[in-house]
Formats: sequence, C-alpha cells, structure tokens
Amino acid sequence: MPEFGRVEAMTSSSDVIAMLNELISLTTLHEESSQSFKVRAYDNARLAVESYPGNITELSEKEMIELKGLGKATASKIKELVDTGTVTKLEELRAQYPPAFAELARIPGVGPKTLKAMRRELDINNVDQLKAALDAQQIRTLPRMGAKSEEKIAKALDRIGMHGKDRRTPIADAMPLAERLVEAFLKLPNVTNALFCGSLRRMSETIGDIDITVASTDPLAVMEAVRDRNEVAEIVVSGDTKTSFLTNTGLQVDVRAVLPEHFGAATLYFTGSKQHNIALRSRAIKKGWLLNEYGLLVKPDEDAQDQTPTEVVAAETEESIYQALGLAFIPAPMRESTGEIEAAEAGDLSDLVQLSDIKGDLHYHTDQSGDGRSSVADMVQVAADAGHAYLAITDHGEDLAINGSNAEEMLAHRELIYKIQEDHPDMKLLWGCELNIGASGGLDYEDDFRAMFDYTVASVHSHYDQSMTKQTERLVAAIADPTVDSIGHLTGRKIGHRPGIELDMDILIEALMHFDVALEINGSLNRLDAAADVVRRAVDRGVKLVINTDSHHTSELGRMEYGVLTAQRGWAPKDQVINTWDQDRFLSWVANHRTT
Ligand code: DGT
Ligand code: CA
Ligand code: CA
Ligand code: ZN
Repeated sequence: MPEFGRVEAMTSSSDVIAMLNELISLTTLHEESSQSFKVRAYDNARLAVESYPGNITELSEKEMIELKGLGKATASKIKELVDTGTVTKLEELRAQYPPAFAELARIPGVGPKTLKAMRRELDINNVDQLKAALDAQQIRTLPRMGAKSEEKIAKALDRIGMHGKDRRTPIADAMPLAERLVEAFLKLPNVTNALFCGSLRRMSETIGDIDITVASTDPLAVMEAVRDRNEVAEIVVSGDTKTSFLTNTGLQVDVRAVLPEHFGAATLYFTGSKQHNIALRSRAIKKGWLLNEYGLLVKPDEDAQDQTPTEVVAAETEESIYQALGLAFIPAPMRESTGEIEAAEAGDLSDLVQLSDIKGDLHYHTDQSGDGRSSVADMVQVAADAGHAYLAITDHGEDLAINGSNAEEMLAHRELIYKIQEDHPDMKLLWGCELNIGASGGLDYEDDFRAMFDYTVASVHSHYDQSMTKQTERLVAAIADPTVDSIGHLTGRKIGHRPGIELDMDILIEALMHFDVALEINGSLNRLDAAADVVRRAVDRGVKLVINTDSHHTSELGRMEYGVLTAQRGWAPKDQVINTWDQDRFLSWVANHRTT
C-alpha cells in the first residue's frame, strides 16, 4: 500500500522540533556562536513550535508566521520539510559538518572555533582522530590550547563516553525519537501493539541503540513502513522481520516485527537486561520449560522425535510469563539482575511508586524565572488539569544571574500566586523558591526572608569544579539550613554533556536523614538526578524522596513519568515519596519537619 506509506511519512511537530534542534547545533558551529541572530531565531521558532498545542505542520506558512517567535525564513523551512521531507539548508550544513564531526561539539570545553581549528590544522573529523591527536599531544599546538586543555578534553571524553563503537547516546536524545516511531507504528494497519524495549525502556542514562518491537499480522508491511521513515539515513539490516537503520546523528534503531501472540515474549526478551533474561530462562528450565522470544514453552520429552516445542505456557503478555514463572510483574527499569527476581518471588513489588500515585509537583517554574516560559495562571492551570492536589511554584532565587528574582519581586509574585489560588479550591498552591546553593553552601536572601517561603528546593547551579570534600560540605551546609525542604537535581549533571559534582553519598544521605530533607528525582531527561543508583541507596537508608518535573513551560509536565521510572529503577516505594501523600499529610510534613 504505497498510498499508506505516504500518509505515515507525514510530518509532525516533533519532526519539526528535531529539524530545528539540528539546525541550532549546526548553525552554532557554523557561526561560531550560540548567540548569533540566526541561532536565536531558530531557538525562538522552536519555542513557538513547542508551545503550539496542535500539529504545526497543518498550518499554512502565513498562519505559522502569526505565531510569536516564528519568522518567515523558518516557516518556509518547515513548509519545505513537510513538502519534501528534507530541508536544503540543513542538507548543506550536514554536508559541511558531517555527524561524526558535529558531535564533537558535545565535548565540554571544545567550542566551535577550537573544533574548526582541529579540523583545519590537524584533520580531525571524528572522535577516533581526536583521541589519536590527544595521544600524540597535538592539540596543544593549536591557538589558545595547552597541555592542560588536552588533559581536560581527554577527561571529558572519558566521562561522556564518546569513543568508537562504545559511543552511547544520552537518553534525552533517544527518547523523543523512540516515542515518535512507536506512535507512528501504532497507526499502521494490522499493528496491534508497539513498544520500545532495550536499555531505553529500562531507563538507562545512555543508550547503545534503540530497540522497537512491533506486533502485527503483517510483518512485511511494518518493515516497509520503517524503510519509508524520514529518520532513516542508512539501512544496515533489511530482513523480513527485522530492519536496522542509522539516523543522521549515527544512532542505530532496530525494529522487529512479531506476531501479536508472541508480543509479550518478544518485548520481555528485547527489553533485557541480558542478565535478567538469563535468570528468567534458568528459572523456566527448572520448571521444565523453555523461554525465548516466542514464548514460555513446554520442553518436549527427551525421547520425542520432534524436539520443536509446540505447547505454549504463556507468550502474549509479559504479565502472563512472569505469573507462570511464579513472579510478580517486574517493571522494566528494575530488570538489571540486582535482586529483583528474588523480590518478585517474595511478592513485594506492589508498593513500588507508580505514576498514578503522584499528587503534586514540587519544583515548578513560571515566567517569574528568566528562563520560565509560561505565565503563572497557565502553569497552574495545567497542573490543575493534571489533577494535582498541591503545587509548589519554585521560581529561581535572586542569586541566579538573570533568571532569579529579588525579595521585592518575590513578594509581588506571592500576591499573584495567592490570587490565582482563589480559582483553584481543590489544589493547594505553595509560594516557593528554588534556592541556589553557593560555593560553600550559602543560600539566597536574608535568613528571615528565606524563612517566609511556603516551600523550598535548594539546588546547585554553579561551581561544578570543587573537590569532593568541598562539594559534600557545601551540600551538607545547605541541607542543615532550616529553611530548606528539599534538594533539587543533586549533582547538577547534564547526561552526556556535563558531569555532576562529586559527592560522598554516605555522608550526604546521612545528612538528608538527620535533617529530614527530601531528595529530588528530577524528571528532565537531561538530568534524571538524583541518579537511580543514588536513589536506591537513599531508599535503603529511608531518606524521603520527591519526584518533580522542574517544568519551565506548560508542555513539560510529561517529565513526571520519566521521574517515576527513574524512581522505580531506584526501587523507590510509594510511601517514601512525599508527593504521593495526600494533601493533609504532605502539608503537615512541610509545616512541621524542620521545627520539631
Ligand atoms: P544498549 O543497546 O547497549 O544500550 O543495551 P540493550 O540492553 O538495549 O542491549 P541490546 O540492544 O544489545 O539488546 C536488546 C536486548 O535484547 C537486551 O537487553 C537483551 C536482549 N538480547 C540481545 N542479545 C542477547 C543475547 O545474546 N542473549 C540474551 N539473553 N539476550 C539478548
Ligand atoms: Ca539497545
Ligand atoms: Ca539492539
Ligand atoms: Zn528549577
């Protein structure tokens, strides 16, 4: 059905956002500045597309230009993308800066100028060549570079894991693509289900490749639809049930088509982890069964002539397979072979936190923050629409350059929040603040003023380069401050871009316990901070947790799901997460935990 292929290739807002993101990074490289007029124009256009509630591609060019921030030049590129599936300007930039070269811009401390000098003077076009030049001490021969910068780049390369075949993609870059593909596959005729599996479903911070499993009575049609996708830069495997392709950024996607009756067995298999699968398989064998990507099957008698298993114990759903194996369902983020099978056998996974348990968001910005993009009224409305029982509005404190608000502005902000409260009798609004933890643990405002906020989250936004001892002392000082209710994005890391501050987690966790301060799990895919392994240690010790979106725009509330999945990866039980508590219990904790 070629006709259908065309319909499925239809462009959506997320395709446009992906195109603009690529234009932003390549133009930054080209113009050697992220502040150039063009980059800012693309940036504003992206905000406009993100803010537009419908499918932007259904607008005419004229209608697009009427949107705030979207200019004529960008509108015509969007139109070009819709009509032709590609954008000439982008193709030109890609030719000039191929993906293997462009991705070097992700290395902290390597700006566009340096990058271009590396290519011009040393013929460095990819990570391997950069590594070789570092080993040969050639980088120090470039202008403004020295032995110190070589060391910094080498360290950064190690930390963000960008070498050769081991190169991994940050989850924030893989997730939108995977979600978009699954959504498109679900719309195909004869498709009954589709799911991304592998490390992405397990919420690994970095992804080797994306694995998608599609259930269909017509696998060949699925394969054809995959080959037709815009995202395909190169097909690497083309089979009857599996197609693998590379995107423009070099990310591999494996799509497998299976029959609907095998879907559960297939997603279980391809979700992994490998170690989890091995443990499940040996459990199956002990029961006289086999487990593979087609199902949980009865092993034929040893003396039977045909050794092909025919009798199916379970296959269609993961739940049925776990159940047959005598296990509670194990959520994907826990499938890392770190005790989850024993726990599921004991049947004690039911108290694990779920998205539906969440009753509020406690790290939330409005346009009172310099980087906030939606009004207080709009931000409150979407939280109310999400059904929240409480909401802490935590705009940036005054110490954050440009984005913060001084005491006077915060008081006016409080007036507005309390006014808007009148329109939302079912949701308690808290006038909060995201405090900045200074280099030695100091916080914004005078102590008396800071104490006035209804709720606070204190976070690190600067000074990433101190020793572990200093950073730990710094955090403990903030935790000990009686005005602090929670610690936001613990290490300040940006996955794949910036390592977080180094902390002695044992000391930190004890401090959180002692002062009864909640530890945030930040749902932004760039952060997922505190990380799942830290969460698990905090859970074991009994530290209170809070899962937040850190939204700066009305479109960002979906991050709560990623936060919850990260909490599951850290084995967080519902009752330990303060924003699963009902309104009374939560408000009473906020009012009393630092005074009693
Ligand atoms: P990645 O892509 O490196 O981030 O990690 P995964 O876990 O997504 O690994 P991948 O893409 O190689 O394979 C996807 C899943 O398929 C994996 O988690 C488990 C399953 N799988 C793949 N190869 C094998 C294998 O040789 N044995 C077993 N038991 N499972 C496998
Ligand atoms: Ca994978
Ligand atoms: Ca794979
Ligand atoms: Zn924030």
